[in-house]
Amino acid sequence: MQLARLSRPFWRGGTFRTWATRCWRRSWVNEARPLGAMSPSAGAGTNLKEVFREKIEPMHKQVVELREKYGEEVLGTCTVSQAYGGMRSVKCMTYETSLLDPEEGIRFRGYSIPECQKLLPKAKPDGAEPLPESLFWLLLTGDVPTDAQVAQLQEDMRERARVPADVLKILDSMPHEQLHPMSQFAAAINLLQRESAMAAAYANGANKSSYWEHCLEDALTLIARLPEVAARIYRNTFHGGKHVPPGQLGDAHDMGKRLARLLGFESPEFDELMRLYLVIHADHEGGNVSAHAVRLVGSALSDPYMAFAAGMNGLAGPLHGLANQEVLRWLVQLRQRLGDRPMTTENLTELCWQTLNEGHVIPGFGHAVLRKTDPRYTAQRQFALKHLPHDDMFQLVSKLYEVVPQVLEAQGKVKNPWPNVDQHSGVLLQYYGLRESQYYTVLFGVSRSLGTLASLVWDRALGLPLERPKSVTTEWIREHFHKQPMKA
Ligand code: AMX
Repeated sequence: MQLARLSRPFWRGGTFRTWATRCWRRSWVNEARPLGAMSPSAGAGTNLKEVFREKIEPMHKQVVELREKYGEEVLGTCTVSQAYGGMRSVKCMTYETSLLDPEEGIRFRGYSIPECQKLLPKAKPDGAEPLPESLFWLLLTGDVPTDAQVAQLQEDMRERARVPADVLKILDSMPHEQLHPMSQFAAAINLLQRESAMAAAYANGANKSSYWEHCLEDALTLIARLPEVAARIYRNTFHGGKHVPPGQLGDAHDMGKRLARLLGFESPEFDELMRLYLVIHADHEGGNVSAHAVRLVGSALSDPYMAFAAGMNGLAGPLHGLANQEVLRWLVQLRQRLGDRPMTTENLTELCWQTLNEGHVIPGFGHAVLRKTDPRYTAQRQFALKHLPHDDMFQLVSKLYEVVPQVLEAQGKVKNPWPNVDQHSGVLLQYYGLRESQYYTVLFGVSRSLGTLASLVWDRALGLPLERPKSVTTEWIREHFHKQPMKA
């Protein structure tokens, strides 16, 4: 009885058992295209949808048990300062795909970035960075995939990858010089939305228990199409609309290489950089602006395209994903201001103070949660040490690693003076010739689809409800606390 009452928000109108039975029954007769356009011999073991389906029941069960046992326990509190202060550190949501530790940094399903680099499948024959598709598999299922599982997912993604011609035509006709690449990107995602399986299923009266299937369908199609969309925006905006025809991609089987080639880059090192880039930017638990926007908008049952477009508008803010663009602009300005003077600690310290005194933040440093150097920064630094140790810009970034934390600590208000992911990404991209910094956040966005959409599929699989926290006015706070005795 107690179990049934607690489980109501997850599968209204019944116990878990009746909900699950309905769910399995529907899934046997569902009309959604099976993942992987399976070859006759391929079993459920390499089919992402079937592997994921098996994860749902145990996870549901766990959530029900936890809610039954701890449902009335307090997870976090919110002070007046936190309510005014961007809700920093308020524990008030769950998010399954990744968890951020302030000291250690991100873990994807429990695996640190170095562990992912070691364990996840790589490109054959000699790739050193994890394949982005393997990270999506890990984020969705919690399992490190086998080579065969990744190969089948790649095959499925390739079949979904072509962007409809009329969408490309609209992208080609946009005012590229006036419209920021992130505006073009968000618009493109909304244009693709007309093919949403989730929106169509909802309109046709689909049962709530099947939402995750349509959501997964949309997630896979959208992720598969983003490389072509992103490359189209890049070539239109910065290369006079000369495109690499997707039909000529040859053996570009994985998302990283495909993206690299569509952007117009040929070097195998750049393929590896794209793989690393897509993996490390994918997910950063649930409270950051882009992930939370996707979760929030998706909770209204807006389809994954609508939800992801909302997240991309959030990523486009300079305090979030746009920081990677701002970092490169700032580094270029720093070099100009330095002129003929040597790159000494004293000279760089002076220029950092100049930035602060002009009323600007130093982009690429600080974080709302992290309190140490971002492991995503460290992963990129290691890539630079391996491939471009003598690059001028890398030397500057390395030197700033010594200088900026001291300046920010001396300023005295920053909670974390250490570099974040955005401090390093532009330096790597410009080294290989991708110098148009206004474009960088689009690459961040392609990567973030892997984490935020995997999480969105879980939201629908768990039947999470509409998000609707309570807000109060300043007047309410004044009145409410006025009536309460103050703490001694
Ligand atoms: N340079 C100068 N001042 C900074 C700073 C920086 N890099 N980072 C924080 N501060 C300031 C804040 O603006 C705030 O000042 P205020 O009291 O006058 O408003 C004060 O220090 C305290 O801020 P905080 O509690 O340490 O950080 P936060 O949680 O409010 O903000 C963040 C976090 C990332 C927005 C902030 O560190 C920042 O603006 N960094 C630069 C932009 C950046 O790199 N963003 C990318 C973050 C990673 C990502 O999302 N991709």
